[in-house]
Amino acid sequence: MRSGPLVLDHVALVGVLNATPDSFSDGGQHLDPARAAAAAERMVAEGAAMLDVGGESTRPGARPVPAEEERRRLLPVLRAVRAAVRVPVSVDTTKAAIARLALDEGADLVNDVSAGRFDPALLALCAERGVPVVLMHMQGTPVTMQADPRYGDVVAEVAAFLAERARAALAAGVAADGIVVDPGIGFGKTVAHNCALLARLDLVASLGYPVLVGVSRKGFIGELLGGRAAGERLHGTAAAVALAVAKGARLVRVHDVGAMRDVVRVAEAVVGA
Ligand code: HH2
Repeated sequence: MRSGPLVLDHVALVGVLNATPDSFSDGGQHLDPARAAAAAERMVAEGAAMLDVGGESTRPGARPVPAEEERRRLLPVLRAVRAAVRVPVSVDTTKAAIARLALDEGADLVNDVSAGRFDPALLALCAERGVPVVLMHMQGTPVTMQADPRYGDVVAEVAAFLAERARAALAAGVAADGIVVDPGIGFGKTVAHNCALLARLDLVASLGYPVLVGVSRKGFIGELLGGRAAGERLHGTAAAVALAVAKGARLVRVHDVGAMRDVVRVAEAVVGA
């Protein structure tokens, strides 16, 4: 049940499915393959054009998960999701060995929050298999990234980093139309850094690659709303998604697919007017 390549004639909603016990907002909900498949079907019915399945939390402070444990969590869920839906499925991993197994199970692309830096074999694997890759910016590692993130000009530095990682992907043999870039909202950034990246996302879009943005339920929204819990950040997420689309995001990674479909439709209509 394979799907075709990424088609981005509209802003794509990417539904988040974490096969983890500890993800910051959906931890434990999709560890069971049958529940994950049901969630995948629901997300697609609500408008997801793609799903992102991961077996390792990258929330601030999260410790790396050994490959064997990541494999054990991820593969049964990926198999069930693959059998349940026809939309492209990305695997959220930084490890080439896990990405390879996931591609063998029918994943269509790789979402690497380290942009090919944590495992040098990952970009070569994407090239070898002819699959797209999402290259995301992160300062530090999930363990350290929120300690004291600092930049001169956060937007310029993130854009320069993504341009350099795109060159690395091309050098590894990834096709130019197989590269997606992502500013990495919340990955080694303060509230002000995240807001600046959204406000000037057009600079990232000007690199010429489709931009994916993941703001869904993230900590900066909770902080802007006076300490709101992850499950109570829907309207804040809506604002950030709409503004990201206005500034050129072509893919938005979200937990609340149905609600964000309406947000994206309206934002896209305004942008296109
Ligand atoms: N954010 C998270 C995980 N993967 N991938 C990309 N490309 N962009 C993102 O912004 C992004 C990502 C973190 O969110 P979530 O998966 O909900 O939580 P956790 O890392 O705790 O599993």
